[in-house]
Order: sequence, then structure tokens, then C-alpha cells
Amino acid sequence: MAEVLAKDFFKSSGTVQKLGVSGPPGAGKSTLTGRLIGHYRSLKLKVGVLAVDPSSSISGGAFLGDRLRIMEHATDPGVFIRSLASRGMIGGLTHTIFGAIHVLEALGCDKIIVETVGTGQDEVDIASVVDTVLYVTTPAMGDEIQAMKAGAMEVGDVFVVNKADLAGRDKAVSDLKGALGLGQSAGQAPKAWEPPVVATSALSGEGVAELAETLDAHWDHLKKSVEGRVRLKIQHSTELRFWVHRHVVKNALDRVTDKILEELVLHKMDPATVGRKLLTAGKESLPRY
Ligand SMILES: Nc1nc2c(ncn2[C@@H]2O[C@H](COP(=O)(O)OP(=O)(O)O)[C@@H](O)[C@H]2O)c(=O)[nH]1
Ligand SMILES: [Mg+2]
Repeated sequence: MAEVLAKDFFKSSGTVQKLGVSGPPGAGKSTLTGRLIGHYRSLKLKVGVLAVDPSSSISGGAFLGDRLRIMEHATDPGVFIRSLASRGMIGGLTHTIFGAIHVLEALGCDKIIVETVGTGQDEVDIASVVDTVLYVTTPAMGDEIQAMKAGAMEVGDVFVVNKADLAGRDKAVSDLKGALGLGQSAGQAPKAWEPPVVATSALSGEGVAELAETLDAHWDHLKKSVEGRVRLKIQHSTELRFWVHRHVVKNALDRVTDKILEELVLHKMDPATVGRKLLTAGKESLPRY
């Protein structure tokens, strides 16, 4: 049943822009997401929002705050919000994220925003889920920019210096531009899309309209170049990988019997041999109970 539905939902996939909002905790991702929702709603666009919950209790408090900021749009019939627990999946992105995106696509959302906790490898993973990655930082995060992992630099399509109402905004913007420029080695052909840096104050709304324009420009760029198709293929291959991983692992592990475990204990077999049999051979070749 779920798969029949999923097949239907998938039909609308890939037609609207999926935005990923990434960056360190506290940068203002949720506040900015709330602003973007407001901006798109003022244009009468339908917006889908996925918040990937950090499942750890440490960030639980922060998430409650997130909820409030995004939830002020929860009663708007043009906004669909869903939060997903990350359940310790690699990079914090849950395997249900693609399914949730396809539902939002099928509901006719014009923009889909995915907010993730931008720690560790997250920045890299969000890039295989969405079309446009926003990397949010702040003037107070100067050191963060210095130390920013090459991964985040490469993955961001649009960089945001949020909290532009705070001191140090211009320096942060130029530092970030400098750091982005450094990433491009001499002699390399200029990229078709140079990641712009936009200053915003999610608190006041300043810069949000400009940010939205920049995001639209990136979507135009994707549609007009091969890059859009390249990204869709990355997304589909990631979704496929999640699906196959889940099903193959489950099928194989469902066939582990106590008899097999006994044989491992007695050293009649070794884990690699059993593993290979679980993946390749039918049940017949494995001891059963
Ligand atoms: N001064 C200032 N504070 C902001 C701005 N945007 C967000 N904040 C505050 O920064 C804190 C973290 O914001 P939040 O959106 O939860 O960050 P997230 O962890 O990246 O989602 C909150 O207290 C916000 O009110 C901004 O543009 N200016
Ligand atoms: Mg947040």
C-alpha cells in the first residue's frame, strides 16, 4: 500500500525547488526559515517545510525553539510542516526524508525547505537531497568561517551572513567571500555559478527578499544548465541507496538464525562467509532451525 502511494507521489518529483538550510546551531536557520516561509507566502506560493530533528537530548531544547519559530506558520493552509527525527542516520538525515519530500511535491508545494542541524557531515549530506544549499553563518562566527570545513565550502550554493544587525557584518561578508575565492585554485575554469554571499537579519527581515531572489536565480541556473539534471540524479541515487540498503540489510538479517549463530560460536563458519551467503545464496545454503 505504502509503495503504491509512493509510486504516485514520485510522479511529481523534481519539478519544484528544494532548499536546504544548513549551518551551525544558533546561526538562525529556523528564524530565517520562518522568514522565507513568510516571503513565499506573501507571493501566494505553497511552502513545504521539513525540519530534521536532532534526536539527541542535548539539542532537544534548541529544537523546541525551532518549533515555535516555524510553527507560527503551522495554521496557514498554504504551509505544510513536518518534522523528522534523525534517529542517528548518517549525517542526521533520516531515510524517510525522500518520502516526505515526494509527499510535499505531490501536495503541490512551490518551494520545499529542509532545515538540518549543520554539524559534522550534515552539510555534505543535505547536498544529495536538495537542489540549493544555503549555508547560514553569522558575524559572531568569524572563527567558524576560518575553520569551515572544505566540505561546507564546496556544498554551499548560497552563503548567508545572518544576524547582520550585529556588529561585524561587513567583515564577515568579506571574509566569507575571501574564503570562497580561495577555494578556487588558479588556472581552474571559473564555475558557472559563483556562490553569492547575502547578509540577512532574520530578526528584522532585512535582506530576506534579496536572499529569495538569489535562491530563485540559482534555481534558474539549475534549470538552464546540465547541473539541475546532475543534481536530480544524485538525489535519486541517494534515495535508491537508502532504499536498497534498508531492504537488503533487513532481508539478510531476518535470515540469521540461532543455528547460524551456534555455528559461529563453534567456529564452523566465520562471519564473512555467513555474510556472503546471506547476501548471495538462498535460504537453502544456510543452516536452519
Ligand atoms: N540578533 C539576531 N538574532 C537572531 C537573528 N536570527 C536569529 N536570531 C536569534 O538567534 C537564536 C538562534 O536562532 P535559531 O533560528 O533557533 O537558530 P538555528 O539553531 O540555526 O535554527 C535565537 O535566539 C534567534 O532569535 C538575527 O538575524 N539577528
Ligand atoms: Mg533550528
